[in-house]
Amino acid sequence: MDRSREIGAVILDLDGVITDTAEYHFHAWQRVAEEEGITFTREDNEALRGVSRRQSLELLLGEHIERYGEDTLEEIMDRKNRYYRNSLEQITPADFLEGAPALLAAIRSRGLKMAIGSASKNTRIVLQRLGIIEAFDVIADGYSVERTKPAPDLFLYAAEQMGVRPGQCIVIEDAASGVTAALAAEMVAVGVGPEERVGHAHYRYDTIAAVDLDEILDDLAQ
Ligand code: B16
Ligand code: MG
Repeated sequence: MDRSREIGAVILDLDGVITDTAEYHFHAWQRVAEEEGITFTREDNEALRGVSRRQSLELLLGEHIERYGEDTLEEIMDRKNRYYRNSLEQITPADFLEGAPALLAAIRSRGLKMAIGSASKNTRIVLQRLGIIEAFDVIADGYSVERTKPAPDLFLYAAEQMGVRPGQCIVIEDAASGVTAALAAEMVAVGVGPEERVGHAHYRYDTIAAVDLDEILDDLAQ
């Protein structure tokens, strides 16, 4: 990575970075799996982080996908989304992941632009429930581009909308697919989570609360 770059913006993933909706996605998929008679564990769920609803369904069903027609696949996705949407009603402004509000404040206080880059089509609802929809310059979500993570498109779209070059962006991600997308976009990738999941990022922290923006900016300025 070329370290001498001027950072102009930070793009944050939503699920697993700002709030723990990753857990709600898991419970919704688990319920669907149970109804379909398919085993689906917390470990299986790791592969679904950051990937689209359709790809998640394909991963969940695996070889069982052959027993379903297109209409049924659509119905299963709708059902999962209904379960997920129901759980979103519990979200309040108290449901930030620890350290997320401080991180957003740190980004702002350094005069950087700020975007959301989430694969979710429910991004706006979640941001509304958290009471921070106004905080972002750009919201790139599941409706913004065709090709989802690990393709770089969503992050490139966010950069373009903010008027900054990809090389000026830092991406903060909890998903393996999201880190891969950030690297493909030639952005600075910050992974949040275990080495085996996000170890391919330029910087890695165990939790959001541990993300040290100053450390990253200082390191990049050298
Ligand atoms: P939806 P992110 C992703 O959001 C989730 O991590 C992933 O589990 C989910 O399948 C995807 O959004 C699509 O979500 O069904 O709400 O459109 O991590 O990119 O913020
Ligand atoms: Mg995520």
